[in-house]
Amino acid sequence: MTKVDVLLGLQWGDEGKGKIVDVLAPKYDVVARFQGGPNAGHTLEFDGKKHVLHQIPSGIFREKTKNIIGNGVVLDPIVLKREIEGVTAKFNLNLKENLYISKKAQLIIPTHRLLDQAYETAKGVDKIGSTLKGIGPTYQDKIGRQGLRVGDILSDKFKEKFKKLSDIHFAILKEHVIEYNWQELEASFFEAVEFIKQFKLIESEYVINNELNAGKTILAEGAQGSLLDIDFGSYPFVTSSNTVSAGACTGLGVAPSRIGEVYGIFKAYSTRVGSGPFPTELLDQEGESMRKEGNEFGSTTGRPRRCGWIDLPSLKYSIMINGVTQLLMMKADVLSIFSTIKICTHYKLRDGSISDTLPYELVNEQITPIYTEMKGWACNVKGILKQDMPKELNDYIHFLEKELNVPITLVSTGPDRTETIHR
Ligand code: 2SA
Ligand code: MG
Repeated sequence: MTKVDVLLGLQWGDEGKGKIVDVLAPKYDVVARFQGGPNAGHTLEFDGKKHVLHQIPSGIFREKTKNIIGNGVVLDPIVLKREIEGVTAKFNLNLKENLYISKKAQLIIPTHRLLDQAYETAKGVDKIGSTLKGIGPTYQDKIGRQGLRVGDILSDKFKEKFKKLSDIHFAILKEHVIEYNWQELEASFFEAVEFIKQFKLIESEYVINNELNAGKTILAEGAQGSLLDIDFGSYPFVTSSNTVSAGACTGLGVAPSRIGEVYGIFKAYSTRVGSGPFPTELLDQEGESMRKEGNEFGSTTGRPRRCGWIDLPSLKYSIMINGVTQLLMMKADVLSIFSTIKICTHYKLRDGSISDTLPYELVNEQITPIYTEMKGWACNVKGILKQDMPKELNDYIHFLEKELNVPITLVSTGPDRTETIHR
């Protein structure tokens, strides 16, 4: 019996999931997204070309792979249309063949984006740092049992349903000052809705389970990161979905017993975009150098990402919640600029106690990271072969494996598909 392997980020997103799904995709018959939406930015690089995907699963560039947008996703038709047109033109692909969309995925309508903006503005200094793609308000409507789903676009009552929901949103928006041109927004929404009707709108839970029963292999592609999970992340500075492995069950309709490998991706250091606690954040020149060397800017919004050293207490937490079976370490090449590398192994809390677990009050607790230092490899490792890995890089990997108690089976040394070491 085949299983669904899950691949997810263990930090605050941007670990390099896009690259790895693309590398692993040839092993899989199906790649499926199970949560999040156009807030994601998954970057892939091959043949000298770079491409950022937001809603389309990262298996799309592998000819034989079926790509499914699962029921747990919130889908913006306008963004999807733009994305499909972009990919089709640039790579000469026919997505009508291998892109499938769950009828149960929730629709992001234009007022969701306006509400996102209104709520963030109202929060002032306490804002979440949302990507403003309408993610939070759409999940709110899903849980509030008034959302619209992809399957609804096939109903002749869709316009009516759309009006009913947008009227609810307008009543809330009246309290806020934001400018928009409704006629334009509405027109581009319905144009996009017509466009996506050409694709395969499916009961994805049946398709996925039938594929499994037929012995096909499936990779569930996570978005954002475990520390942004709605339940286990640094609440309230989180996204609105379950980014952890359990989310693949509810977001695709697969039973927990059918989950196989859980690949946990992490960067050799840490980054975070948006507000919220970040214990190892570097606010000095070192952080600045990491951002520059790692090109750490949001791939959806272009915002500079906050940078810092690797944080083992939070990685241990993510590994525990997700049941990670294999670790994949990304961006080892970026740390080449440092002669000394720091690893946060414990936190010192406000009351002086030392711990390697995450405190409940992550937001208000003044955490002082306790670091171990290691000698850096301080040489160019971009695209190197396994046998050429410098001793210091191997020492770093062995140290992490010992602390985290999970094998690191892959090390990425550059953004290209080929810059990957399988251990
Ligand atoms: P949202 O948009 O309401 O889900 O934002 C809530 C928080 O989740 C964070 N978040 C992200 N963090 C990292 N990467 C994300 N994707 C893009 C990327 C982000 C970008 O790949 O670079 O381009 O800025 C992502 N999406 C959501 C967000 O920053 C909030 O802290
Ligand atoms: Mg990203």
